[in-house]
Amino acid sequence: MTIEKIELFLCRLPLVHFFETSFGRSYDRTFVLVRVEGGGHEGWGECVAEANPYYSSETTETVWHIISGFIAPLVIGRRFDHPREVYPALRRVRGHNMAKAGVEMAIWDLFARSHDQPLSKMLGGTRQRIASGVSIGIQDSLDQLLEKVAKELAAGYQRIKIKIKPGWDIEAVERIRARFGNIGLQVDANAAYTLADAELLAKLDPYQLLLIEQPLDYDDVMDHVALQKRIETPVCLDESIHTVRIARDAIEAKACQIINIKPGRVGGHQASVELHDLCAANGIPVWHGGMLESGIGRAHNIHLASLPNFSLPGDIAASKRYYEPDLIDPPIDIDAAGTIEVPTGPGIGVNIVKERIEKATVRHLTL
Ligand code: OSB
Ligand code: MG
Repeated sequence: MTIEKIELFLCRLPLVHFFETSFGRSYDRTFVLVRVEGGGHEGWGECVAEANPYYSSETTETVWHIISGFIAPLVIGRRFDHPREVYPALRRVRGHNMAKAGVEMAIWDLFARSHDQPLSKMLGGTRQRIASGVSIGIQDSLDQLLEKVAKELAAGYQRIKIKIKPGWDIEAVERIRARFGNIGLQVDANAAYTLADAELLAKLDPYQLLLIEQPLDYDDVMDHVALQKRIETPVCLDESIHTVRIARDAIEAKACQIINIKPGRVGGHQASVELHDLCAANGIPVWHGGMLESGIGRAHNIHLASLPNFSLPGDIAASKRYYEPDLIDPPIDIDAAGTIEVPTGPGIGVNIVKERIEKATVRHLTL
């Protein structure tokens, strides 16, 4: 298949609820959608870079620059026999995984649609439904946090993740355990601590958390090795895992026992499948992270999370927690058991509402 055209849409949507991490609070989300055309079909992808460079050094503006200036020329007019060839074809461009992933994932959708197959099948997925968890941001008070947890448990979510930072950590976990007992519970620090906090983080040991996500710096491996020796809670890496090679090193060094996969962070579906397989071969469970995606990125995530080693509930939740309305119709929803159905239609298998994309678009470019 030859890729004939790439379109970029810079979109902004208000969030249903603000989302606060250790880097700050957001009330809306700015993101880039990618549409590709080839062989009479289209494919859609979503870049997870944010307006600011706080979770990752990429931003919506770097994604725009890198795709239009460097990725599009490597892709447009070029023939690919399989979407697994796209990521290696972008090798000249160093880093910029979120920009690469937006284009690569759109091309996976295009191929799956043109073969009239669900994306999960092309990726090697084995599940019809995926286990769903929620990520709950930092709130104005611990009482508000407890109310949020109660609401999400009542909705059926299989596990709760809370964001932590110095001053919003041990007591939050203690209060949740005291009120809700033995629920599936994990915490995400988004790199808010240093190795000097090891003693503090060891205070989480008695609470039987499923994991602590990215306690230390975004580019660190070896301090996590040292930390894991001093705490019982399994360390899970998110920000540190930029490539399959870094994952190999982190596993070898015992920096983590679990890995969070976000296709945007590692360069798309092909790299994610390789990372998934590497973890499976080393007995490292994985789960699917989230970046507050619209229904387009969310649908991609659901297909990827249908692979067998995604054995812990992910941060892929119902559309209505994020955007109302979502860019797809019907929106993504969970059932009473806290699972989400993997769409069975061609490609990402969701109906994209183009009028809603148009309304959310602040800039558009055709390449
Ligand atoms: O670290 O997992 C993270 C959102 C934005 C940036 C980073 C992270 C997150 C989340 C939200 O935790 C997950 C979601 O609900 O999409
Ligand atoms: Mg995280």
